[in-house]
Amino acid sequence: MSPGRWSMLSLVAALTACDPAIIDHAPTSNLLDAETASLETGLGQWSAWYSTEISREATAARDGEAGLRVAVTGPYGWGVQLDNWPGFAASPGAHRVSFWARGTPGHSLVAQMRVGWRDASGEELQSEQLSSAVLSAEWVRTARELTAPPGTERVWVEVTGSEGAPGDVIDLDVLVVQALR
Ligand SMILES: [Ca+2]
Repeated sequence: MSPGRWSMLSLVAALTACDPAIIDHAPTSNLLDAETASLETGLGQWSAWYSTEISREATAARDGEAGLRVAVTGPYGWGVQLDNWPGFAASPGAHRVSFWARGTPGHSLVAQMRVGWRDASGEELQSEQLSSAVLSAEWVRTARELTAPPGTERVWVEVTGSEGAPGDVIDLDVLVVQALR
């Protein structure tokens, strides 16, 4: 086995073995910028997309001082997305994508993160989706390993739900798109 191959395997092993909270704190490995990932100093690149009002709230923090509060303002689903089209810089290869969420209990709310891999012109090459468990008052982490296809130069992220009604609230924090290499 070549030294390079061994280093990569060691890194993957280390990341796999680490506590998730430790992984999520690694600032240089997240393709999302620090504000967008953690909400610690502002809303980052998050914007209300449909049937939502968003805010940065101390009471929405899973980690640190603040998180993203999504207040649902209409029926038939909700969505937030980035406002930095075509997204954050990215490269082809293996990634681990994860986020923490909670929501109004008993309302069958699910948070779905759609990750779109785009080329240099912003055209989407491929997209994949992670769905949380049904949300409750307890924070739940959703994570998946995804592979960005050849030609990827940008990553785009949306978080949506197909259920929801005015008054429902979803909190999101520690949103990570991490290159595994
Ligand atoms: Ca936070």
